[in-house]
Amino acid sequence: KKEGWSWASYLEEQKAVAAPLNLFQEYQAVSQHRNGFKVGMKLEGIDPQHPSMYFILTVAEVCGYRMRLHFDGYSECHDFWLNADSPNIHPAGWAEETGHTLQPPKGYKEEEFSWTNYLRITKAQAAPQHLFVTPNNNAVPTGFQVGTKLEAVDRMNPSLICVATVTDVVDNRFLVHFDNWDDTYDYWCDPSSPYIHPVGWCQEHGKPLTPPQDYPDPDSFSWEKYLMETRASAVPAWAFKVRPPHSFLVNMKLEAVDRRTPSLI
Ligand code: MLZ
Repeated sequence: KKEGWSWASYLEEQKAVAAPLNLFQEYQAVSQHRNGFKVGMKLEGIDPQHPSMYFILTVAEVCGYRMRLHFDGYSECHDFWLNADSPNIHPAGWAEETGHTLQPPKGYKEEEFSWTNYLRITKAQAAPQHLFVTPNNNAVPTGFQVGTKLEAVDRMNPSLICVATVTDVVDNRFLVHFDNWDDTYDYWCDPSSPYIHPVGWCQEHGKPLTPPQDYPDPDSFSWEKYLMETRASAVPAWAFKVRPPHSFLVNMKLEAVDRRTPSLI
């Protein structure tokens, strides 16, 4: 008969060993470590489905180093999980300080939202500043300025390299946006990302470049012409931090995990 579940008896029964503590990062091993966020605290953060937008969020659940965040005024079905040290979240007031547009809770007009009033009305606490990771200002990327253009892999359609623009810069990261597409394709990255290349990279490597959506005469896209039309400049090539080259060659065979069926190699 079952005596109640315990790790000790379970490991014995399964003839298994527990993963040793030294394989984990400290924050993974110690529950609650450095996660001072409490249910009900409010903050500002990036919408994972729309990485260009910042919303008012409330901590809905805390589990070890992770937490579930809720969009104020929206359905719970949009809630999402992230780690306490995520760079995607900021303290109340951050958007205003840094000149970012903050989407107010559903039902509020942008101009009628103020944190002071909102915290009073909701009787809630703003998550204190010290709970957020302090960005390393030595790593601020140079060369990736808002409005500059580059070639970037569309991570939802990874066979495509497309015309893209830097549309936001925060701390050591910048936002890659695909020209004339909606922001659901956007992603945040840093200068060493393998998904981004300087203007001219596709041509140099004999790969097709996907022009902006609905670009007239897409087959004759030229960067020179496009940069003139958009009065934009290219991210300078020196700004890209190339990772040490890999030694894979086209047609080499290997074994790989099928990430949609992760039990299969
Ligand atoms: N078949 C897809 C391609 C989208 C490519 C976007 N690249 C930024 C579509 O048309 O939706």
